[in-house]
Amino acid sequence: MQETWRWFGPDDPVSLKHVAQAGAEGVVSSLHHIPTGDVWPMADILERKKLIEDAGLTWAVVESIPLHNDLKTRSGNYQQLLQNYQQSVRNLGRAGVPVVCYNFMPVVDWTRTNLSYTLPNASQALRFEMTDFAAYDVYMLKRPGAENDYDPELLEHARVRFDAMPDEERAALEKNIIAGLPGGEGSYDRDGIREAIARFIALGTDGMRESLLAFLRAVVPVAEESGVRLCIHPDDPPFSLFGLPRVVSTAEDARILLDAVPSPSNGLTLCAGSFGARADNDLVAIAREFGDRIHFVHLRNVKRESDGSFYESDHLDGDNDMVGLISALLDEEDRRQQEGREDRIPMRPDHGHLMADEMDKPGVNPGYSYTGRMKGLAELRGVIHALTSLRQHAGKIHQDSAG
Ligand code: DNO
Repeated sequence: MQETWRWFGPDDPVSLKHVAQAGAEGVVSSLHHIPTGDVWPMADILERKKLIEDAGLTWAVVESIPLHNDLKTRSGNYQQLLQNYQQSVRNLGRAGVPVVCYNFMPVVDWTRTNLSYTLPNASQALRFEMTDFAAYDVYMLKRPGAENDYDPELLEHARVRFDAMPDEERAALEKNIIAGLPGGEGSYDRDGIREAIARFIALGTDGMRESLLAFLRAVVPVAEESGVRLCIHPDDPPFSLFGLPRVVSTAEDARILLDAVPSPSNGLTLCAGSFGARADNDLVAIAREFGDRIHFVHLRNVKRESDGSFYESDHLDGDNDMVGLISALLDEEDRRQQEGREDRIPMRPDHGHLMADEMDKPGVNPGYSYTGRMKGLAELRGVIHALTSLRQHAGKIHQDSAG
């Protein structure tokens, strides 16, 4: 696998020099300064590429070109937004950036309720807690009809929790949920989010899926011509929030969108932590079924609770079979090699705990600490090396006994 690292650009507190020191070869980056919906100009793309290459690294993946809400709802300036997206993809292809990740989550991108959940070893993890989310939705946002989306027991817990919550905690909860996390698309105030939610609820699941397929039918052919592989990121978390339709949460969702436009340029980002936050998503099976359409992998693990809550555990210590997943991805790489392909699957250590001296540093992006991600990368690299060497060994024994 190709080891990559997410870099938020020149303002990222983690420098490209540090990325190289962590041992990654590829960089995952986006032009966050371009307003959502605008064309990514060639000059800006080339400037970013040069910065990365001057550090001895390669720009392996764009994460992400965000989609404007009007593209997801097929409203407003939809046609122009579609043309702009196509042009950005063309420009990236011309610049030789091969993979583009994006998502189709309605209103909010990745969502957590707690960005500093203290673990037994005193480092901090990201957490999604259903009770807190419901407390915000029902008692603070006061979304019409929200109480019908939670079971009565959870609702009662949420009410008790909310009543006891100090004002600063309420404000932090609101900020975490609606102001947008690093790299995530969508930042709202309370009225703005209510309005956006109403728009997407009106679209419904079928309308949302139809919008996604319309987007793919228009953009995948352009990506194919441009030598770019698109790969959709799953919903994080992989279930409805605010009663909104979500259409990239399960293997069945992935099957529908991949089958609808059967092109290598219509692919998947296998985000282990996002799919893996649902017990009915089997990551190894997903990797095996969609292997040839997986263009990018986020490796991270979660510990789940029965009500949908989870926290981000150590990379090898969660409810998902990380070793089995890596093994399935290595099988896919072997298969590609037999087809004569030389590219490896880009993977990045996704998120990491806040630990060591970064705990006292201001400005560390939640989930994107240097030390925590480096620990994750080192653990994952160990698994990749061990499995690769076992496979080579097994192959050799096989050859020896055959010969
Ligand atoms: C969070 C990320 C997401 C992801 C987008 C992809 O850490 O995985 O923000 O980049 O959803 O479009």
